[in-house]
Amino acid sequence: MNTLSATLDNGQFNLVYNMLSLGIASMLFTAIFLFVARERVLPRYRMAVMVSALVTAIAAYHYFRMFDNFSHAFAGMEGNNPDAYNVGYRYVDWLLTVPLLVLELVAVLALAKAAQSHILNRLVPAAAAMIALGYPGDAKLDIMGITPSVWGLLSTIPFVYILYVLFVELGKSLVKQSKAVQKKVQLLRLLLLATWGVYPITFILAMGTPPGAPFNADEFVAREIGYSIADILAKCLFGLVIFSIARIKSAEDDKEFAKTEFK
Ligand code: RET
Repeated sequence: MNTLSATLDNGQFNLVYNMLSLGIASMLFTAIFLFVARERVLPRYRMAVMVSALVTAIAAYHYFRMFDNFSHAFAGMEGNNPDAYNVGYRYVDWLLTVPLLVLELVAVLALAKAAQSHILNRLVPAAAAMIALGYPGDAKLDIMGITPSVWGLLSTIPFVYILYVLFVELGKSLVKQSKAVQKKVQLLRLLLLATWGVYPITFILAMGTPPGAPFNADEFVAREIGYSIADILAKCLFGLVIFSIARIKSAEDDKEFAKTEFK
């Protein structure tokens, strides 16, 4: 029997350690940047930028927690204890940030109140269901013998619904926007599809281990790297594109602003 199977080798340890560290840096400094730069858009778009800053700030906190938890679970004085690593931090982070990301998108478009609540009333419960159903699969909880793959499948139902609402329903309100904004929003939706798609793929890479099975280092590393890269793109890059949409719209709405900010 391989006695080292319950741990990571040095290379794997460093990979996850550095990735979580990159996560902290990206989230923390994007949050600070967006917060400081919020005055560079008109007041009506400021909420979208503030929410983007909030998302990355919440994530920065959770990356600090994950980093600390990881360092203790794999290099603690008591030796390695993979069971002490808690994937729940990611899920709590998502539970808070996914609805806020959707709010960011809706806020920057400055849609009519009715259209906003129409979209949010559908997306927020769907996002909560997607995350709640995915958690037992990732945490390898033994609930009524349901396997991780079945949890993943259940979670995919609200996921597909979210994509449908974002692409089809939101698409309808896009026609009212200018060409430049439409182009940026297309980019944003592509970014959303490409990055949100990484989460279920990562889940699949790590779902081979059933509840109670011995620790699988390769799956653990794939999961942490996959989720971290997806998080950095889905929160930081997404937030920065939201900021740039807010600036384009500010310049379109107010010629004085356009003159001072864009020359
Ligand atoms: C899970 C479980 C397996 C099936 C699916 C999932 C989707 C997760 C997603 C998470 C998105 C998180 C974001 C966080 C950024 O702040 C839960 C992994 C479909 C799409 C965007």
